[in-house]
Amino acid sequence: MLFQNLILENASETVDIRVIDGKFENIAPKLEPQPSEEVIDCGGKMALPPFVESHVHLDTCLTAGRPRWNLSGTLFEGIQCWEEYKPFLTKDEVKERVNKAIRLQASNGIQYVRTHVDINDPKLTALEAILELREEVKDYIDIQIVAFPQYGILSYPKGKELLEQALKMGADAAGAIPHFEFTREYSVESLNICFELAQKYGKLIDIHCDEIDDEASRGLETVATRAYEMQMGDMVTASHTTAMHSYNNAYVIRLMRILKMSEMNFVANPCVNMHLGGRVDTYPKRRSMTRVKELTAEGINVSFGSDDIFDPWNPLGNSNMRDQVFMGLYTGHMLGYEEIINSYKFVTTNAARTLHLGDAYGIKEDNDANFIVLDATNWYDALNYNAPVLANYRRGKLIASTAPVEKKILF
Ligand code: 17E
Ligand code: FE2
Repeated sequence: MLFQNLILENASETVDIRVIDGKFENIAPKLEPQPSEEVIDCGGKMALPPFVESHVHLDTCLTAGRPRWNLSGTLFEGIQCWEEYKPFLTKDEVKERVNKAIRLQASNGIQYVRTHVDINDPKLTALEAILELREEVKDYIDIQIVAFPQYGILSYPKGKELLEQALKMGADAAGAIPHFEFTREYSVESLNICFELAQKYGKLIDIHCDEIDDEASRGLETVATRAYEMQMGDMVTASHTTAMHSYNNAYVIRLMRILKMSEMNFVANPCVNMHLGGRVDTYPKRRSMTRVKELTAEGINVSFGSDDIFDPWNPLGNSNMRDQVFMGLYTGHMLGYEEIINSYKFVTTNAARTLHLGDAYGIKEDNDANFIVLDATNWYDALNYNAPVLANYRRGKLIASTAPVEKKILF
């Protein structure tokens, strides 16, 4: 099968892509179609490796307003709403919602997802459902599961046992929530447990870290130090780190050194961080996004995730990664030309690095032929005009498509 006339990422010339047996066989300008080969002319549109959703909570997706809406817009009321939804969880109910969300993601060009799943549930219902689903949908989407203790490892009954059980059941990564533990001591100890268990079971780590506008919330320094000392480096991710927005600069300069040494990853969730953050401020109201510009300038890997798809923490989440890039660039003061044209990396290559996808990710020969085609000729326009993902190919097979939008202007 031959795909003609594609612009790869920021390239200035088009290439053709030959796919054989679901793999990229050949990528070069002007490939000659072979007898009886199927040919698709992509019309000079832009191709990217599929979007990577590096931080979302699929277990809570599509529950906004049930049983009630989060009216304060705080993280804490969101957690309370979710608590009130939990009695309604069944395996089938979770699967039905997550199946819908996954299809929404595919329609938006996503093929790799890291989902957090709340394991502060003695029955682990959502985890069981999503573990099954991970298998059922693997031909269409890769799902990575983080065992996420919403109430904490030490501040929830049998939190440590539930985390260990979740890892044994097949979760890919261990989570923690240091800013939500009852005490600073629990916070540090919960991180020690998270790292110990991850190492014991050979898992990745992704921590909800300092998701609070409290400049004294300093889980991050412990995470980075453990990542460094235990040589887990890029297996470790700190998500949210919104308190970093409120840290004083003198502290950040000291902190940055160990962040760099650790080689860990960061995930910001621009829309949700903006929505949930600054809620205790009158005026001025803080933007609660971590220091993406400064981390990036230090060569530290940062990706953007959506966190939520229409749930108690985001009533407008729709799984479109473009929204995250858009909000992230505005919030982070990153609308320089180079910053804009390269910003797809926050939801492609950088996010793939966070997920530890390695060389298997990307449009290159011998890789699985996974790619998307956008209705634009470059990322600048794709971002600016909110270009739809025209086609989402998985191992060379079309798994989702959107027709181009045709606008009529009558003057
Ligand atoms: N739980 C949490 O602690 N933080 C979040 N951003 C979400 C759930 C979505
Ligand atoms: Fe989250």
